[in-house]
Amino acid sequence: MKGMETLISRGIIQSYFGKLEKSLELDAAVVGGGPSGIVAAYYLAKAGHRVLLLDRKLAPGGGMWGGAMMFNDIVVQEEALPIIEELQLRYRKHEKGTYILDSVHATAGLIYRATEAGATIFNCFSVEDVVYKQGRVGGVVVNWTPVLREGLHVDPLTFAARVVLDATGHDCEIAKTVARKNGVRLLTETGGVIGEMSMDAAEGERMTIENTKEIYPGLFVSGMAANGVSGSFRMGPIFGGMLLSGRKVAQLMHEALVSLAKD
Ligand code: 48F
Repeated sequence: MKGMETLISRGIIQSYFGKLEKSLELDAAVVGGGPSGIVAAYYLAKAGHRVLLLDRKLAPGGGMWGGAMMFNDIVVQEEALPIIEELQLRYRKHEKGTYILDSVHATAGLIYRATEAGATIFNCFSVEDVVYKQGRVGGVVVNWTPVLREGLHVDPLTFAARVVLDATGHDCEIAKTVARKNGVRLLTETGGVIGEMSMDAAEGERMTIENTKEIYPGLFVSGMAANGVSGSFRMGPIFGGMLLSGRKVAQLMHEALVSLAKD
């Protein structure tokens, strides 16, 4: 067909720029597409919010694809089973109230369910800063991952968001940036990002959920970022805490959005 190349390019450009424009003003921006971020995006979208998830990698999914040491299975405990069932992921029983999931199936399933629920995902996007106004986080500052990797001097764009989630995993990048650049105190024991401790799987799982919270007006943390910010343990390839943290933070962000809508 004559002009097929132009037709393909026009379709992609028009569709993609439409998605970009729709994302300029969001209810929620989720930074990081690991398990906690994707689950949060799923529940926020299900609650009817305009939610965008950004991940710097080509394939969102974070640390879940690879299971443990690339043995591509993960363990999830009983408490997270309702989430797994709601998202219709396949699992089988293991020992003492734990379950095993194929990590590729589970990661792909989470991404599929989140986008089905209405979340938009932009891959290859790095969040390098936040929009910060009147003592509140109000959006994300973004650039192409290759721009940052190449160290090119190219200015970023922004997506305004009424609430922002740091789901960046072990590095807690957004929380660190907010504290460092604005000289503010976060809701942690020291007022700063304390940093992750070594492994205690059971305690790490428990603390992940407890540490999932709003740590600065407009900025929430989930998953390993929650433990890193609050100085708790890592836990390895058990993922129930990540899923439960994602669901909890979506509920907290939903409540914040409802209360902002009343102001
Ligand atoms: O680390 P990650 O999987 O986040 P999580 O939800 O889950 C942790 C577990 O995978 C595992 C564990 C098990 O219990 O301990 O480690 O806390 O995924 C974080 C995602 O964030 C992206 C990164 O590419 C990864 O996919 N990311 C990190 N920083 C940025 C970012 C950034 N500045 N901009 C965009 N994406």
